[in-house]
Amino acid sequence: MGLRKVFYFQCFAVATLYIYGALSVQCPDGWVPNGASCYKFHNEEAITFIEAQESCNRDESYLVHVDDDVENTFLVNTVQTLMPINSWWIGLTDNDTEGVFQWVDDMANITYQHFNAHQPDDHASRHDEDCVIIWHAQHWGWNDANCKLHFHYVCEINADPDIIG
Ligand SMILES: [Ca+2]
Ligand SMILES: [Ca+2]
Ligand SMILES: [Ca+2]
Repeated sequence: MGLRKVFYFQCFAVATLYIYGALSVQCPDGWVPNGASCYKFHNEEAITFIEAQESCNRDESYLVHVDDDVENTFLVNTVQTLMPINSWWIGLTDNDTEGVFQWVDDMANITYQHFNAHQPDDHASRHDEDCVIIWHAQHWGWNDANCKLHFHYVCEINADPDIIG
């Protein structure tokens, strides 16, 4: 490695450390940092999907948008320790168009997903499942459930890199 390359590598490493160091201390009280986001795990109540969405919005956050396996594994590990006998809403729904699942924060179609085998099933012939949970009963994989059922929920906000505490 030439000197110039070493220099650039060191700059990169320092910048990376700086960013991660900053991100790791930015979450408001009660919020858990992971990667570039903060999360609030609401195990104090079980409410409908819409109510959960409204609760997150009141905190200027959104029902969690699960981008990849790293984020999903973090969520599953955390909820398992908090309330291992109930399921959790995530911000995913096919309310607009049956079978087309979108994230509520940006209305993006899903790319990453972690549905259980045979899910989503829209409750077979009953066709009444449009909101997605991390399902405690099936190895914490995802399941579409009736939006009016009551579950815990996870809110997410992007960490703010401007605030360094
Ligand atoms: Ca996310
Ligand atoms: Ca559905
Ligand atoms: Ca289902």
